[in-house]
Amino acid sequence: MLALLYCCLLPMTQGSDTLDLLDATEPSPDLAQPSSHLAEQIRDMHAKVLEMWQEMTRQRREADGPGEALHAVCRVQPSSTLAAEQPRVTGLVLFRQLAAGARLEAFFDLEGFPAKPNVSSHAIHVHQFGDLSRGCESTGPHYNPRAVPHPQHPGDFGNFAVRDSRLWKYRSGLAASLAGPHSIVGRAVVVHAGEDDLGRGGNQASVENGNAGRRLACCVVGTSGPEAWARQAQEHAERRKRRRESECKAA
Ligand SMILES: [Cu+2]
Ligand SMILES: [Zn+2]
Repeated sequence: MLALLYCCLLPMTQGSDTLDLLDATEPSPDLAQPSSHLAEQIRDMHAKVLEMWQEMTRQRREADGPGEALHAVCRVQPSSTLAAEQPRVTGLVLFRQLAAGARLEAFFDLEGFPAKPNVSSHAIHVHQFGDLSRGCESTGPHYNPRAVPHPQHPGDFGNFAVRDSRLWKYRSGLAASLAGPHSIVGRAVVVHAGEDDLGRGGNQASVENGNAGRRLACCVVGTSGPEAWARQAQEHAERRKRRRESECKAA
């Protein structure tokens, strides 16, 4: 790991909580000035540092052992109310919480998004009901046990970059929980056709649901053993290792 750090020039290793909450794949708006090559380099480096930090944090947690960890699985299926021409998104969302009060971690592994030349961005949220009787439409609004505006709901997972019709992401530091009175077990994860405006859309819907558009696919969160998480974690680590190796060779 150290060799990899040096290889990719990594001076920054502080503030893990903040780093955990950031998405390494999406550019920081304040660094995204066009025509600035330096800003682009900094942004790329920033993204690499964040990814590596997330990976190190995850490995450190795994080394601490399974303890009383809680796990859950959600098998994503296209909404049964979708029109035939809509994309059919399928896959898995896995959750782990190392203790009842700990922050949640999740793997998102989804495919079937529309093929686009550029990266697209899709919102994913936890909705109130685990009711799929009318597809994803019957899952209700965002799960909002504290009556706060969007995007402060516990299941506001934000936006996810989709490349080549696929989304594969590990996130940690999530506010949702698999235990206690505000558990998300039995509720729905919903994948949207559009991007979450994160409450900045200037209308009522923005502070309720982020104007994220059509509900493409969803699933109900159910408790599970640790096996699915362990498999996904191993696959994820191998994939990242391969990617880093190829980046370092190219540098
Ligand atoms: Cu939603
Ligand atoms: Zn929300």
